[in-house]
Amino acid sequence: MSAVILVIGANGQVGSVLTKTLQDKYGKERIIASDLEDIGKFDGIFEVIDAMNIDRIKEVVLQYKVTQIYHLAAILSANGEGDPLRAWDINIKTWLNVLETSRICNIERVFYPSSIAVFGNSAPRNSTPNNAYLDPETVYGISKVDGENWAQYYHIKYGLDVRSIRYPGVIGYQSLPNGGTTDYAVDIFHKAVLNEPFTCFLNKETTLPMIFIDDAIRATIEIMETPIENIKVRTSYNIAGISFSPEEIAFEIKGLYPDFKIDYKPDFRQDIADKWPKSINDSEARMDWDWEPEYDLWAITETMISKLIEQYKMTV
Ligand code: AKB
Repeated sequence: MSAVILVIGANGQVGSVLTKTLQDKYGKERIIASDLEDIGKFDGIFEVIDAMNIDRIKEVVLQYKVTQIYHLAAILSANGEGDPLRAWDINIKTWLNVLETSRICNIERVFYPSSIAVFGNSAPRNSTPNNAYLDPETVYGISKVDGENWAQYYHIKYGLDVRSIRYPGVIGYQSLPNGGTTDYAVDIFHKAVLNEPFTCFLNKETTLPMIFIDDAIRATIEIMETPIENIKVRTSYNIAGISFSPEEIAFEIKGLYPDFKIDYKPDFRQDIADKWPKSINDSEARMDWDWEPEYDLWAITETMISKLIEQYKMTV
């Protein structure tokens, strides 16, 4: 039987590109995009779902005979610190609602997005291994550790096939991220293309793990398509793209925009970034499901700039 896929959080940075990719791959009639409101992003099926409401998730699952769920809704690291209890409530309750719905409705496969934010001071900063000690200091990071463990719990206790990856900062041109610590690496390209100066909220040598959107989406679909016996990690898999600092990305941009100006005004997000890995060891993902990134920093820079030029031309 062909999959019928529900994407929760389809309006977001990853959700929107994932939904369109799944539509192209499986056909529009098999993909149900959902979010808190319909902002007209998709040509295809859209259902308004507040994932805090388990009855609404179940209703949509039963209506469309959904077989797979991708749960992308979450409050990210920087925004989470503004109202930690609300972030906790949303990140955990929506995930438990998805897990419970999946258990009750016999969903075949579920995707959970974790993050490099699960790591804290006790993990090695360089080439951070999959099984490093997890002591995150943001509420987002704590909720992701918790979410990973709930994923594993549902797998062990109920046999639910939950699969998860730890996203680095995702860089894409299609939509803006919202409230993350790695968001500067998207904003910087918009400023460059608009010929505007950029003030970075991290200091110039803050190296963080990042990944291009095409690699992130490919990883997401690849892990979901891997034969079940190959999935050995039931918490979450590290995946690496490319690591760089604001200074390094600015250098690449200046290759195309020699007059590009950047200055640095670190704010509270610097403290968050300082506790995160600089680079990720993704050998488990490479071994178990042949993960391999394609985009290096130069390929990301060239693609971001050419796509944004196209987009801004279209809207001017
Ligand atoms: C964030 O910065 O909060 C996210 C993430 C790394 O999960 N982009």
